Amino acid sequence: VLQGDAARAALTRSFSEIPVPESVLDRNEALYGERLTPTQVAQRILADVRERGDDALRDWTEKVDGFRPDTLEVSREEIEAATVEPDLHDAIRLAVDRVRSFHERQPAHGFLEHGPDGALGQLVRPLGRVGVYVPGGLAPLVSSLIHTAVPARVAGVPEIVVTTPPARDGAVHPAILVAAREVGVSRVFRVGGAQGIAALAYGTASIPAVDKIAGPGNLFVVIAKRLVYGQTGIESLPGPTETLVVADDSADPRYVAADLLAQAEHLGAEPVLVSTSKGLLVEVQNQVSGQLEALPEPNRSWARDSVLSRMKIVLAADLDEALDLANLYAPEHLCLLTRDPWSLLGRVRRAGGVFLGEASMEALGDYVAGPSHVMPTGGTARFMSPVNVRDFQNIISVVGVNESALSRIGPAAAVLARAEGLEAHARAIESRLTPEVPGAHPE
Ligand code: HSO
Ligand code: ZN
Repeated sequence: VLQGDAARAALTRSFSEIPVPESVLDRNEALYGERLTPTQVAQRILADVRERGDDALRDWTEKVDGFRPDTLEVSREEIEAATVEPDLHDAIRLAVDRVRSFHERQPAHGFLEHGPDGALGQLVRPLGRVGVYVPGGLAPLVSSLIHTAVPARVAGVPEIVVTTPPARDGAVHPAILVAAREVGVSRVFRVGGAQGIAALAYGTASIPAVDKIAGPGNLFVVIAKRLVYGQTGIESLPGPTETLVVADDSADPRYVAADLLAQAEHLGAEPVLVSTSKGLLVEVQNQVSGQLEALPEPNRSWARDSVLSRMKIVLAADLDEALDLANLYAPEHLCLLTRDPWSLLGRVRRAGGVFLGEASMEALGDYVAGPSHVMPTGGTARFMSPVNVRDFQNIISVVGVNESALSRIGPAAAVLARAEGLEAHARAIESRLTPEVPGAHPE
């Protein structure tokens, strides 16, 4: 149990390279005959896709996913024909509806003000084409598709393309196809990993280049996104997930443990508990052990790894200190399980999302609460926000001042231009202010 300065130190983020597990190096050795780092692998893949396009995508998909896709695109018919159990289909619809209506409430309009000086404003325009990466692998994250593509739709993006790794038989999970249909995704491609990011960034004969890539992914995906940034927009570089629970003596230890374990079952997750009650800390630890043992495999192993390797337990002097520590850590998820969580909201400064009270568990937010579950990880909540409508729009500044404004503000601009040594700038401004334009031919 950490306290005081030790707690502050444990919750202070320090810059760290993305850790590369030995298992990844082992796998790379088996695949490539050398212990290549993921960055080296991603660089090879990006260069190859840039050079050879679709053929490179087929080769890398075969190598990484064990399936050679003839056609990279999932056909319209296949998407239309996909079915899932009725209760899952209803749940997908409910999630889409709630995520949509939440984001429709986000003010996302520009302004254009006409006044005595003319007009100034900001036009807001949707991006033209957005790529959503949907992780396949261990779990087909159908909710991640919904939680990125829906805000893009609400922003007005006309074309959304999805890339996702195929299963060994080449299939894309039907729940992903059903969700794509419900959301209004334009096209789906069976290609994942760094090669999927390369395709979205550079474009190939089959896959169109996009203006921005959104959605979470594994280590290779995140590294590839970092490498293509600038060629295309990157919404974020999401790392392993993390949740910080603030609980006082009124919290039910069963729920606190359940919420910590829900996060812990994500690979690499970091669960953090900050409590003002020593008794609660002890009870939660007991609950975590008991509930962990009751989980089925492989979830138990995933959760156990997070609990044993990364879980942090902190005893805070009072709720003020608890909130200070939470703001210092800037968690992706901040869960408030206290007597009066609403009284703490005003003190929340840095977090991806805040979840208030027993009925608002983070796992609900992962699916149907409304806000996008793609939230800033790794302390990036200091400067980043959850996926939202603004991520899928750009702003165009509008300058339409008139002559009377120019005569007032123009001379200052010319002075600044000369201070920068930019004489042609100054003259462009003065050409409208004085009858003399050096070197101008008479009209
Ligand atoms: N909690 C994860 C998102 C997720 N959970 C997707 C379930 N499916 C990262 O915030
Ligand atoms: Zn989750």
